Amino acid sequence: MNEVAELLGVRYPVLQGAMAWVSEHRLVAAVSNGGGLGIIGTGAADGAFVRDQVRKTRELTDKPFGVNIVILSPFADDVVKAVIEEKVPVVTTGAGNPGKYIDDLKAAGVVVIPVVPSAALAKRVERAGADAVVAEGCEAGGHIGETTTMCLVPQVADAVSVPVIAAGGIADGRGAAAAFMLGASGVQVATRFLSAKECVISQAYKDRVLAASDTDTVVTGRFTGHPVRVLRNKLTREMLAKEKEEISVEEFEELMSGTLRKAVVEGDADYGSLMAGQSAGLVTKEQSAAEIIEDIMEGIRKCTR
Ligand code: TUI
Repeated sequence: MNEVAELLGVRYPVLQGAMAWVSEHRLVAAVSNGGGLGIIGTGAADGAFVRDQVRKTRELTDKPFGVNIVILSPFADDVVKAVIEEKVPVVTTGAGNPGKYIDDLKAAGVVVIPVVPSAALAKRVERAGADAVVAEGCEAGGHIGETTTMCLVPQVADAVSVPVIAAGGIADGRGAAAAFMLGASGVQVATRFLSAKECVISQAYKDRVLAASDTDTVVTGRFTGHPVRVLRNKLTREMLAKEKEEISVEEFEELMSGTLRKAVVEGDADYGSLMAGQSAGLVTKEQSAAEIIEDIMEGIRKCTR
């Protein structure tokens, strides 16, 4: 038995990375039913959204699943409260230090797994009581740190004694096996699940992911302190041009506001924010979440036998 699978109470040490607007109850339940850990993405949503999603997930699966808390979100306190009251088994956190929430989550019996972009933060959250950490390299989609998965994972593994789950750039069994070699005992995969049959994003967004090659992502908003990796499109061309014109952080964030919803819900692949990691080039076909998980596990077995 693998230590991460044991900690989570799942068959395989494969977590589906939370994606705001994208990883809602249907994808989450499909991943958990497939033997991995589905994780509800909350972005800037409130506690009521979380309660509704948790209940809908439970209608579709009796397996463990998680909720992600974006620490930067103005609703983070409200989401923590909802998670505790709904007795969600696992929480991951991102975009900030979750230190102030760990005691309350642990007291409620929640398994707490912060996503960290550095060994320093990994140490801090371990001291605060985290059960494991996700070491996420900058190959990942969405909000990212500075260090690559290849360099971050072994340094985090050296820095902490809790289990390390690798994320960023992992879309198949080869990436997962490599992560295990670097000291991880689990993997978190997100971009690959954008192509899942149970992933309800717009067809236009899905098509852009399926068509993407290795060099098709860019990072926007570095100057804001919250860099975000997305697929290149008309929006990123215009936003990168504005960054050169030295637009203010407030103006930049105002222009980006609502663009993820535009991509996911409205299907605007030109002016929507198509969050995806550098592994998008490895995502070439639509499969069920269970098939994706089995394919990753079979790939690990091939690489390690
Ligand atoms: O959280 C993510 N990915 C995300 S969150 C998100 S919603 C959002 N959109 C725009 C701006 C900000 C948030 C979209 N994608 N991944 C995990 C992750 N966490 N990556 C990097 C970090 C991180 C960064 C700094 C975690 C902690 C941190 O701490 C700084 C500190 O306070 O020590």
